Amino acid sequence: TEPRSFAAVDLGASSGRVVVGRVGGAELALEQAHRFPNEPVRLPGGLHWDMLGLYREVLRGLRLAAGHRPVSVGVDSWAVDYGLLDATGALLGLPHHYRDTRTDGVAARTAEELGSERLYALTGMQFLPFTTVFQLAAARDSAALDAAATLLLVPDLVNYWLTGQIGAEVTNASTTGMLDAATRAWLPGLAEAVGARPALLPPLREPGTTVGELLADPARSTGLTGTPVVSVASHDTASAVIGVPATTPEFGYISCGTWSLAGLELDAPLRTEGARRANFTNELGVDDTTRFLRNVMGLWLVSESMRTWGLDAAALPALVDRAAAAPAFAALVDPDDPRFLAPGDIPARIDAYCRETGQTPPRGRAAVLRCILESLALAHRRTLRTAAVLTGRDLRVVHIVGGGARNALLCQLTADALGLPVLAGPVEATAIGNVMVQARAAGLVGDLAGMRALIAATQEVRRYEPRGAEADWAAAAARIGWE
Ligand code: LFR
Repeated sequence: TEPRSFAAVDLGASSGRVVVGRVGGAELALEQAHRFPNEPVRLPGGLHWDMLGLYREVLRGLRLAAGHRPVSVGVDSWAVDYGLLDATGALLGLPHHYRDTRTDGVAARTAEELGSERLYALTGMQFLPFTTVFQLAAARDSAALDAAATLLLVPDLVNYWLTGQIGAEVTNASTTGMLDAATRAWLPGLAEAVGARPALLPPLREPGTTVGELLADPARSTGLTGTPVVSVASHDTASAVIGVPATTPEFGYISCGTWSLAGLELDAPLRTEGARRANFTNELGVDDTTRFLRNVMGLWLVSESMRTWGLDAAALPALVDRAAAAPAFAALVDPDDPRFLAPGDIPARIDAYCRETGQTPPRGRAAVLRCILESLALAHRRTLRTAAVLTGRDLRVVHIVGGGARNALLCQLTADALGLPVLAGPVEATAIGNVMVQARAAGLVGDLAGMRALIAATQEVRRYEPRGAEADWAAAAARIGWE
């Protein structure tokens, strides 16, 4: 088949990109058309996304991609956050950032009121304080919520601005805490329970369906008149999991960027008491798959430390080299400790954590980074081993996709901690997953296994063998009370 091009818009918490994927026959090639920083803005009303700035960069990126004559456009982003529209389609206020603290306390209280067991039985979602349903609880009785006609998650909002069409893509909708994990349908009663009108929830759409054609304005500014927007797996993690180049069913994955989303792909949700207690989520994937995973705090700890130190990302590789030479297991933290969630001085919080737990705090940047990467590797071990036990699965290999696949020390430490080979790459798994669903809608690729075989055959993947230090890692896990 003659290769054709597709434009993937992928908005991440720290940067966004527009990527052109060429797909056809044995070919899958990616080219970045545009990349831009995503810098949240703090206002008196809290921490917000610069939604208009992001949209402007999306348009700019699509204009740069237009020369490739893409067959279609697909949009994905981080999950849970939303904008509210009034009945005329006007945006009511700026979407909050999920790291805003307005859900502090509200989330736990709401979960308790609604019943954690009951919530888990319905939605299969891990408890995260920023889940949409808890954000709505925090916004209860606000003017915006009272005036709202529609709630749109971030990619759905971008799709609305591009096409004028309203809808909720189902993989991302599964992160709202208001979707039934088994039937893939809204649970209007849960919206109502936090004071939000169920009518706010738009009709659901599955990945692979057409959203609509570009409206006159975005069509003119991008040069993409007549180009359709296709609904992809709009939760970035769902697209990343499609982009995992697995060649065996016995794989675990870590979509490693701002977060480490570590888990397994299942045929159906698993909502056992053990899964609930271990705080595993059942987010939806394409083709009726379930992403059984847990959010590990991820490279946020690194990027926020770099910001505190006044270093930009270009300084990271040299610092990682120094961290690789720093003493092993000197200090360890639980990366999921809630104190690390909000923006701020992460090194100072690590220092405090170590003092509170009777450890000598790491001194110097290389030692702090070593502490973060070892702690993340340990969290990867705990999460994937727990997932294997809860599902009764055997893991033979772990795939790391996303920006973290570039961090050789983290990949090696993860292989060591798990005692399993790690296959690292592709870095742009999310954009690839986005492109794949569009290519399938155009009839160019087959099922999930076929997509993954194409990715494995065309994308660069690095292999890290475990160095056999199980006793050290078991001792480290015991030190922070995990085994
Ligand atoms: C990763 C991600 C996670 C989600 C978090 C917040 O980018 O989408 O899956 O839990 O961001 O939306």
